[in-house]
Amino acid sequence: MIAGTLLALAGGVGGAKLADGLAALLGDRLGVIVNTGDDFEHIGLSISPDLDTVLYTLAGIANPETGWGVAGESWAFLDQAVRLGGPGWFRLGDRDLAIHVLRSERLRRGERLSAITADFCRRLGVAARLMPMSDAPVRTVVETASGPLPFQDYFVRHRCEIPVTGFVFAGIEQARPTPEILAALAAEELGAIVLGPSNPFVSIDPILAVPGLKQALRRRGVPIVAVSPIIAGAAVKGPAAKMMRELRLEVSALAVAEHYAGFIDGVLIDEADAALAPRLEALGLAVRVAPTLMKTPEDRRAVAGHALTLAGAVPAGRGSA
Ligand code: FO1
Repeated sequence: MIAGTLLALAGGVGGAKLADGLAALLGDRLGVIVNTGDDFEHIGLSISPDLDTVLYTLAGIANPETGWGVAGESWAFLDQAVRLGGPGWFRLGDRDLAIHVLRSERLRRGERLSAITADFCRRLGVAARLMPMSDAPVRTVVETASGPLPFQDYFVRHRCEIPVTGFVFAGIEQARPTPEILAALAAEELGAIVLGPSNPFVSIDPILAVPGLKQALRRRGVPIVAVSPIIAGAAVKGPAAKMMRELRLEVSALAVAEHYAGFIDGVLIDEADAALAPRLEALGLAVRVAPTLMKTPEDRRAVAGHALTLAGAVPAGRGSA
């Protein structure tokens, strides 16, 4: 376990579940830096899917079937929009619509995404601090053999079917770590940094690509541990395993750890991958083996506890720059 505060890095559903477990253990001692590379403009609205997934999950109102969107959703707006000739491929539910309309209006008036997000957290009773990775727009572009695709076109419209060759984070040069992130990093009580079981290429990498952020996280000198999104050669959710195959990487927790080499001090892997532990240790990493599937709220807390225990077990000095 760690004393003090903790910073987690998260994308969508997997990262949100771990953040929820961490929030149950740490409450307002948790800060979550969330990927905004999936953000896009759709029918005049500014959509931030990963921020909303983490927010709804921590607020206890996420749709349990999809992991994204709001529980108990209805679709009258979408049905009517489609009747009027609007696009139906990206499903905006009636309840979910409220956050997009209000965020878009506040952004138009010049408010920062960080401030809007903090306000939504407060209003939905979320004690943890959710922080977009940057207030400047960053848009993940998926490179494919058939040309570049905006992330949501790749993910939702094409259901991740088109093989990927690489990723570009458009706008990243103008992005900066936000004042909120810099303050969380500067906090004396910060005890560890945890990379959630999110997609390394399109959820965690955009965060680490914000100029100066990866160096600032590393230089902070606290243990950095990752929870593997790959269990027994498959991703729990989403296209991570498929992307790894297409990028000609081995689909394993080992390849995930190698992807983060030089940045992380430890890795939490699933029991199903226990045989990989010696090879991970040979990379100089602290390793913890535990059940990592998060089906229930108890699972989320248990996995969060294992991540904290792992961070606490990183030998002194490993977490220093
Ligand atoms: N994902 C889908 O697969 N289909 C959708 O229609 C869809 C709508 C949607 C609306 C709001 C929102 O916040 C998320 C939504 N997502 C949808 C999820 C989202 O595209 C992905 O979860 C992330 O971008 C990947 O982490």
